[in-house]
Amino acid sequence: MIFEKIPTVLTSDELLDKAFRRAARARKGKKIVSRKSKEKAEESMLLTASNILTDNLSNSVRRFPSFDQMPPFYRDLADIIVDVDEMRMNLSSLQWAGDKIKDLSRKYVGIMRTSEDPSFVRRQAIGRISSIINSIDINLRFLNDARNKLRKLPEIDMGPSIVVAGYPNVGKSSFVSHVSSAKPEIASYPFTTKGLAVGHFTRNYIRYQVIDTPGLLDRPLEERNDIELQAISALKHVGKVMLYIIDPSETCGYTLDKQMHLLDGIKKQFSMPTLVVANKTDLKDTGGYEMSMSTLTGDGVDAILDRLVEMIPPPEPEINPPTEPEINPPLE
Ligand SMILES: Nc1nc2c(ncn2[C@@H]2O[C@H](COP(=O)(O)OP(=O)(O)OP(=O)(O)O)[C@@H](O)[C@H]2O)c(=O)[nH]1
Ligand SMILES: [Mg+2]
Repeated sequence: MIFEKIPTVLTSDELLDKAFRRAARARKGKKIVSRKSKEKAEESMLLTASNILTDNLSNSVRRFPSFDQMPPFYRDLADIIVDVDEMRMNLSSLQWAGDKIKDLSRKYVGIMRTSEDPSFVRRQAIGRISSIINSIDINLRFLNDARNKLRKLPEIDMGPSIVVAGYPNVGKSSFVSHVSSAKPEIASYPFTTKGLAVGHFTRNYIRYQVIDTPGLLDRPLEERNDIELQAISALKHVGKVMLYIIDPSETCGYTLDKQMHLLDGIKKQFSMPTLVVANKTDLKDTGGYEMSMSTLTGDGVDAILDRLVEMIPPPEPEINPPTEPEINPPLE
């Protein structure tokens, strides 16, 4: 998962503590026998501290994923839980601090060479570097908080996917378990307590993902707040087709009218091909629907999978197809 690799971002105190401990160790090893060796010891102390800090900062900047390049599904979700522009600003503060520290330590090493008291110069340099690090404490904390939140985002693969929708109790989970080769995994999802249930099946050697969305696509969209709508909308980037399950027996507890109304809302919001299927044919004979099934007996389920697979648009061609290497050039 793209967010898993972001390392912890240390606070300013933790960063300084780490840098100074290493710097003290760097100095310990040096024998002080002359003015020159004293200068060398101070120099190595300063440079060690500054390198630890700049390495840490640039590592944090580098390991945060680039929001322009990540799959739009993750970008939309990330944007809900952390403000992406704010995150960029905080990252550039770290970049700024790292550059500044690099400049300062170079400058002070120069001053040290001509100074009477290299240890005084080193302390001065460390003082300035510390105040730079302290000034970005707020940015470091913001980023660590963002990192902790981002790591909780669900793991969804970007292959061909079917999103399942419908009122509670119509049989969405039953469908996903029935068609999945393994027990569906539960991926946590922001702003839902239940998470997404993700199952997989294989057709013609292609692996398809089926996503059950409890709590998301199971009640009218007009009852949703903006954040929930954004979380729902992120699913557009994953799903290639939608399966909308209807329970004409109404044993789910919702009238057919209500179920059709939700379907209309979802169709407006998701402009993806949608297959409307009646479930629980074992309870009620269901004419008048595109297709029907019983996830209890398994009747009709295979035909529905075949239809869904047909509805998935073929993958878009790669933008930069690899150029074929020239083999066996013609002999002269
Ligand atoms: N008779 C019959 N019952 C079914 C069928 N499919 C599902 N059920 C029953 O309907 C109930 C709800 O099924 P679920 O698969 O949990 O429904 P869901 O849409 O996932 O419900 P939520 O997770 O609450 O949104 C369960 O008691 C199922 O056993 C069916 O084809 N026939
Ligand atoms: Mg369910």
